[in-house]
Amino acid sequence: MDSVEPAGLEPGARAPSCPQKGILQPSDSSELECLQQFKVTKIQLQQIQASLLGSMEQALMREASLAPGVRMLPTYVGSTPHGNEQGNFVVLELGASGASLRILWVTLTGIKGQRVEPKSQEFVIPQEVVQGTGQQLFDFAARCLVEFLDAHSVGNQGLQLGFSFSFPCHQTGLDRSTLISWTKGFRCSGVEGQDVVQLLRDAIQRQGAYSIDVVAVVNDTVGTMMDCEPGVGPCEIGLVVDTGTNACYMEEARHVAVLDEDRGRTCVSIEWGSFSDDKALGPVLTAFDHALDQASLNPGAQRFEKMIGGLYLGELVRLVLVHLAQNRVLFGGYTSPALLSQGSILLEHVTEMEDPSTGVVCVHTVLQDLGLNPEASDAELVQRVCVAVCSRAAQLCAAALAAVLSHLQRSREQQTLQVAVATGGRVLERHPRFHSILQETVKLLASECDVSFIPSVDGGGRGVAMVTAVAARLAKHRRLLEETLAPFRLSREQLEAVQTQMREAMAKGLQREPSSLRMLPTYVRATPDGSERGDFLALDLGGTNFRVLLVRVAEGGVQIINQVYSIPECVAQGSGQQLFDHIVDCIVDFQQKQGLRGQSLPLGFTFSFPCKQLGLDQGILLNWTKGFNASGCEGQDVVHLLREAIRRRQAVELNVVAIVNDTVGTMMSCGYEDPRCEMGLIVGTGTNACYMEELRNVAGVAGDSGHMCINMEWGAFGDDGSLGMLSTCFDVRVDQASINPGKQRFEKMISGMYLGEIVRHILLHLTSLGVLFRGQQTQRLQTRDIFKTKFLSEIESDSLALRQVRAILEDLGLPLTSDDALIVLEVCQAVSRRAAQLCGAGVAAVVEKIRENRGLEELTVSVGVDGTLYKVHPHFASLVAATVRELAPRCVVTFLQSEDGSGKGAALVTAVACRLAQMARV
Ligand code: 0WK
Ligand code: BGC
Ligand code: BGC
Repeated sequence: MDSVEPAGLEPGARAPSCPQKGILQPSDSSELECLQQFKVTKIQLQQIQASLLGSMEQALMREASLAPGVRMLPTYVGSTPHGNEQGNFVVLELGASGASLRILWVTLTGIKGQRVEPKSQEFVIPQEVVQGTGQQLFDFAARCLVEFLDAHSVGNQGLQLGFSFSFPCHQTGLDRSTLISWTKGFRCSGVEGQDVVQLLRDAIQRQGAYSIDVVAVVNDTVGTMMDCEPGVGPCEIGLVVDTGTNACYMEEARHVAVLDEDRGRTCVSIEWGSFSDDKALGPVLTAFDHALDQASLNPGAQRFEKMIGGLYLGELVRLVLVHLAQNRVLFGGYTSPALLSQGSILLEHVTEMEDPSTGVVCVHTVLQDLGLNPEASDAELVQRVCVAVCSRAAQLCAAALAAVLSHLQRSREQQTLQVAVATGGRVLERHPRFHSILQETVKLLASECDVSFIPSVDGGGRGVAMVTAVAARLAKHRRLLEETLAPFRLSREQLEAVQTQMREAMAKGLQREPSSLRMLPTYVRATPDGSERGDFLALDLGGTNFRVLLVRVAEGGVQIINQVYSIPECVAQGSGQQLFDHIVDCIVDFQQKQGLRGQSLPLGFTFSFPCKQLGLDQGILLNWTKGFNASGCEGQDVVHLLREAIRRRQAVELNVVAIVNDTVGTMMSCGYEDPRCEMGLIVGTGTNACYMEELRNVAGVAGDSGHMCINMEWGAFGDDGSLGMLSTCFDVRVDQASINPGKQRFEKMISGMYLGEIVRHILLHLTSLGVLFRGQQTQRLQTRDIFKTKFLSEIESDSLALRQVRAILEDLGLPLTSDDALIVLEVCQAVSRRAAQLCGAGVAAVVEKIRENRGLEELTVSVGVDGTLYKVHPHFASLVAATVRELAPRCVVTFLQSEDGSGKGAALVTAVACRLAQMARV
């Protein structure tokens, strides 16, 4: 007997088919052409390897590929088992091994190496169900579940199920998966394009016997890979050859285009069954393959699988036997009805017939069962047909696996790749030679890779339970996150209630009745009319920066020169004298730099704190806000305090004409460009609003006609407890830790000084629940104000991928996983969204007041806006506008972002005052 060519073939030579002890060899002359077709050369295997590799990388980049290729489907499994997964899980396996489903009860101990044998039961799915309606299939599965759970009395509490669904699916989460197309003889209607988890949940619901939480759907290759004992692996590739074939592997997340992820790994289901690049496969596809495909349920699809999968090997053998019989090479040219009927030779038959010891006997048994009466030579030839078909299958499978190994080697830039492959499926488990041919051919095609094959213990059931455990943990985290963030998700009704309450508080405040809204008259009666002229000094205190400005109002418009100065915390919280002396120092420094020494220009003072104004240049500070707490100022006229400081500084001439709130300055500044601007809004360190109210509605100010700008001081809205229903425990913590507890409650839900702190407290809470940072509290996160509000704007910016989110958080020394980054993003979104909506409800209350004041059906009005949070946050402004549109549909509101800040507005108020004073003197 001639031995088959040694391993390491010459180009063009046929690949090894592993001579088998005890298998009779035909005489060379009679080796039949048709068997020759199943011989695949090393070159051909390498071509398939290369083409499949190309198809993998194209699909990863979501580049459309000409040749129907592999699908590369993300599975949302982000890590191989940690080994500490624990709990009891129900596993439902559908589709892995033909028309049967298996249910397991798996206990994970969470202790390395400690395994509890799963309880399992197999159910054969009737053919009419396999090709019936989707509802029939899922109802059948749900009934089997009930039968299993009844039989294994596992109770009915908190059952968590992992669904192993072995078909190509688009997954959008661990528990959301849409079937792309059936394979392997399944063809239930109404399922393709549907979320199979929902279909199963509905079917379980219809049974109504058990409340089972389907927390994860997993492809069988993933279950197989995850079933790898941590001690052995970790396995980073899962390979299944059962009725169908497929593999998955751990890919660098950054290589998976659909996942906006750049760190860590994620498991990808290759779905190589659909690989069918004619150039690579064409030469090895035989007429029998085409015949099988044509007669299959899905002609043209799964061509690669139809050369390897156990559902097809028997059929290929049968087609060859029929061909040989019809050509009088076998069975004396006799064909039995059974031999002629599709699917009459099964995988088991092929496996048995190839069995080295019992093979020949089995051949006779199988052929007799098919109504044939084989000669010994027939039996020997039939065995060789089986060998040819299965050897090719193993070699093709090896070429595909070698493609995955080459890809991993390349993407990990490793000269020598060491990897463990978890294997599962009856072809791999039961076929006598498939495994060894696979190993040998892989060694041949991927010689630089050191591959160890780890057979999965129970077909991946445990692996599915592992994924379910991870999914359960993530689902629990999701639930805890939703519970934590739910109070931040304000309903339309809640926002309408805020709007109504603000209207009531406005009305009371205007009538000087007890109200959390002070509605302070500002003595600004008109917005600029454009006739203002002159040079003015302006101060802008109360925002992020203290600025001194020189404002020239001329025919051609307004020119501004300004200088930013800092107010150290020790000055902001020192004595009033210190603070105002510091302010005058800055003014003097500015005058020197601008060559204004000795000039006494009219000065407008933007003082962004609640002041009871007795006149344009008299403002009694009611209380500090925003971290300011200089002593000896509250209850004082701050213009007087400024003038005192100027007096203390001798040789400085300053004519303080007006004190305005930054909201008023902002309204005036924008009103200079757009006369319809009748409201000012600040959302920065603090928040507040002002608007032009009908004088007749302002108690305590003489006159019934005309308007007066009212500084609402809405930061204090709710200080009377009226916002209690919206306040969360996190708001309470931020308020209690502030230097003015119980005060500025509305501001503490909206403005930049507090949003970062609210987020930090939520992150601490979620860490204590184990939802974040694996429950590890970090010193950094315990640090007050460590999570800046600007982080929210950065983290929520659309252009920032998760990676940058991670970078920001890592700078904070937070050990985070990719899921953590997503959760932090959601927390930021919830907190900033609530802030914007509350702000929008406030604006809606004001513009509706103006509309009703004027008895208008519809009001067109502009709002001048300033403040870092409003300007910098990527979504804040649009959320405010959307909320106003929703709550004040009869008002057309334009938001004008103030370019020059309120310093210009203060100068304009001063200019108007000077003009009016001028006219009064004339
Ligand atoms: C810029 C204005 C200033 C105001 C500030 C508020 O010129 O008057 O106080 O915006 O924004 P913040 O600087 O607090 O973010
Ligand atoms: C399916 C895969 C599955 C494989 C092995 C193929 O037909 O498309 O999802 O992993 O069979 O069961
Ligand atoms: C102050 C307001 C100011 C707002 C915006 C609040 O804390 O009380 O007067 O307009 O911050 O700066």
